[in-house]
Amino acid sequence: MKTVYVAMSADIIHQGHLNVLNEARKLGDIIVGLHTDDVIRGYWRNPIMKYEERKEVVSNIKGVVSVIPQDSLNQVGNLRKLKPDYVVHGDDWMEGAQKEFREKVIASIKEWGGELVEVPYTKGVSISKLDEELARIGITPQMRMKSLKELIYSKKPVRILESHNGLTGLIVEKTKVEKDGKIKEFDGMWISSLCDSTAKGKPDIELVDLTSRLNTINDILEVTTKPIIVDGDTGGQIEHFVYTVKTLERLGVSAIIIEDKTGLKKNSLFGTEVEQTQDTIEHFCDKIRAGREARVTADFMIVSRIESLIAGAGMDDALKRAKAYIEAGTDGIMIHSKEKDGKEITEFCRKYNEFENRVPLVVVPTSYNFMKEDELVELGINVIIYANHLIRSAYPAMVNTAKSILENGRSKEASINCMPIKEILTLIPGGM
Ligand code: SPV
Ligand code: MG
Repeated sequence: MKTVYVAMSADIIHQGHLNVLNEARKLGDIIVGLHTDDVIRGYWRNPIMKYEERKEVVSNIKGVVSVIPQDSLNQVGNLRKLKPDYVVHGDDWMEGAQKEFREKVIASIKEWGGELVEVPYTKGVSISKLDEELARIGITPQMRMKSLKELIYSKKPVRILESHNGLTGLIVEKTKVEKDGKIKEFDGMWISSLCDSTAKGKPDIELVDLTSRLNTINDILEVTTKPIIVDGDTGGQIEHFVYTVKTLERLGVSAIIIEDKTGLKKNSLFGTEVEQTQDTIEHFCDKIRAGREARVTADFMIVSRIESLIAGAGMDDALKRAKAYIEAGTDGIMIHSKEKDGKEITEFCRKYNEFENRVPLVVVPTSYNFMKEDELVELGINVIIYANHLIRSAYPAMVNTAKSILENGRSKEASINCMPIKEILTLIPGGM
């Protein structure tokens, strides 16, 4: 019997996979090179089913005699070992990012006279379409909540973008780009106190109360499935914080980040221009402990945000606080900085990485925005939050439109910057 090699991810099996495998079966015994979880994460996102689960499914498809790990998009390593008579693949890899892998396959199988068979792409089915369908069905609060922790412990970086209403939630949920052969998207939403307050025309001083913040969060929960991290400001009084934790956990929020400030909170990006008081280490640790005790499951994360670099208290204080907050049981540390050159963040990360009991590290690179994600990952950073960019880009666009209407006495001139009526009508499905 001849051997046939087929590489696939098979995260959600659809008729496209079966078409390829049916064609492969006609040629001989099928060996499936199943992409490892890391490969799937590398080109897109966390797999829905883990390797062993996918292996179980694929092993039971007619014609498949064995399933082996395919630990790269480049099949050549496995092909050289197996020297199959045939390699079968969908014909959708002739162009685009996968083209180079196709060429490598062709060159390598020549060495032993193997043949590449390409099966016409099955129209109307794609993994990203199925993915959208799954998002449409929705997600339970429990599953959404724990998805952040799973991401943090399996993927770097976890990429989070600010969202302050249902529409911006959808932007974070759905925006995708294809770059260097990978599908890039955001992993979840940040409910920024600054943006939530600004969208309501209010200052970022813990004035927008929990009920109002919960309304925003609920609007986003209703139309999205990705994990949500809530900016909890100072967390308020310990006696209040425990209720906030319980409420957010029950709703399916994945994490709250609280900052070690006390008194009237002002936005950190003011730095020392405004008066801000850091909490004592002891009191803030009590808050962390109370939050941990209040939650029902360890899937809900309580992340501690250190303001020492913002408040001018220095690197040693930041590191001392990180140690103390970890001892108190925090699930993650967020280090904040408003320095543009990124030097103090780099120094903090290097020293933080020497901790033996290090927990996931979160940053908000608003000021040091020249630093690329790869560089931040290199520094050991786990979660990157783009904390305010949707509202900051929307506001000037809206003001320009308002000015244009006033200046021209009509809306014609403004309309080049507006999306067509037809598009806004159909932007949200279900309106017809
Ligand atoms: C927010 O987005 O509200 C934050 C981050 O707390 S920052 O504005 O940088 O302080
Ligand atoms: Mg904030």
